[in-house]
Amino acid sequence: MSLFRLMFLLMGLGSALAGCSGAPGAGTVADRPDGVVKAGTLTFEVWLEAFRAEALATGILPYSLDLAFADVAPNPDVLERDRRQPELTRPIWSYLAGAVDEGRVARGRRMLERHGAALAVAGRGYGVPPEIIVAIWGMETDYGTFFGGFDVVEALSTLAYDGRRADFARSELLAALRILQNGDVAAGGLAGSWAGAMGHTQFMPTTYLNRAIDADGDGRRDIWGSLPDVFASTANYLAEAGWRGGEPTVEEIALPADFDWELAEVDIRVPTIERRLVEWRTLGIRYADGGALPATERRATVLLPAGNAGPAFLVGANFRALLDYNNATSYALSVAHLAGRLAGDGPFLAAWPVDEPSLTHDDGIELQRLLDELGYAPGPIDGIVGPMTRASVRLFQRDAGRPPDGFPTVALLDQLRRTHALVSGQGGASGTEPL
Ligand SMILES: [Ca+2]
Repeated sequence: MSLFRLMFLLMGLGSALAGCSGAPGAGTVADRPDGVVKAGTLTFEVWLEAFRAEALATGILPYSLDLAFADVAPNPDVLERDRRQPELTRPIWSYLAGAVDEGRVARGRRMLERHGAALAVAGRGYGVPPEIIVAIWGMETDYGTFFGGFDVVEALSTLAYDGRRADFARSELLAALRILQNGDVAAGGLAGSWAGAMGHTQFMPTTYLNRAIDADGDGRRDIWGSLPDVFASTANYLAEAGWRGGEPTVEEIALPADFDWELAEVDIRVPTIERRLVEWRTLGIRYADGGALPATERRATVLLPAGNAGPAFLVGANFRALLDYNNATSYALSVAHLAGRLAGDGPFLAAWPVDEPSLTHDDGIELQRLLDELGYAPGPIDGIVGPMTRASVRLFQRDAGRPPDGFPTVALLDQLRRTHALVSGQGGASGTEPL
């Protein structure tokens, strides 16, 4: 334990300060992709020559390369999007409200009616409900209305030449060339996003090669033009990602007053606390509508996406399969919620802490710096609130007499500032030497 942390405890500042802060709540600083901007010493033409040689060595034919790169040049719009860094991460309730609005729910219900037979056929073999397939379709391209506006060969060439994750883009570009060479789609037909995600449900090229399905039997895996192929490919993706037929995706729960916040998680993208439903039931958790949890062996995690002041959910294997599709809690929760709405569920019952301001990237850096100087070991000071920072926040919350949910808020940052000022003023120590 650090000197500062010990002083903090001895001074009893935690209980004194806990009462004078605002309500705890939301505001995450989301993970940002790492990457180095390429120095740009090569021209695109020189880069393309080297890339062609690499592609030829993997079995792509010269003819395919000529066709694929006939009209390709770096696209500045792709680079601009690749380098854009949001200063303020959108709170999860704002993301959810935008993702699952009444219009998208209504359009999704029409899609369920119109394509019910194909959806049922597609989902049956994989145990994936039609509502989940339609929800992913709605989230990814608003039911096929917008694939992203880019040619994927051009977008990935740009990113492989000068993007922040050039190696990733290069392997995806090789996969895109393989798709063209296989004849699944004509050159120029790889319509997708600036990042290379393709078709109705936005498969990356490597994902396409591994998981796309020809469900209508025409010999081509067509995720741009064949809805049976789109639905089966999406269901197959989830099945490969561990989907369990018959299990719920997200269940809203009510926590007992004496709930141990250390058993809940803000983010389950890393290995996390899982218990059997029978254990959660014994701890006093019920469904949000008051119903009892079943006393089963199914395993689930208590997820608090906005900390202890927001709704609580039980999530398990199927939520993880959605995270595999797109690794953001806000995305997985939106898909699950949209699917629930399509199946006739209402909105979530608990309120989100909508008045809680979001932490900025700079706030995240200050949070980590203060935690570090107080001896709470938050990991690298990079503004990214990951698992180490959250564990550090929990430690501080525990010492400070706040619910230790690991969810940093502006109120928590204020308390850290006051604590740091008080401890610095009284102690005069300048380091975090262990005792
Ligand atoms: Ca087909």
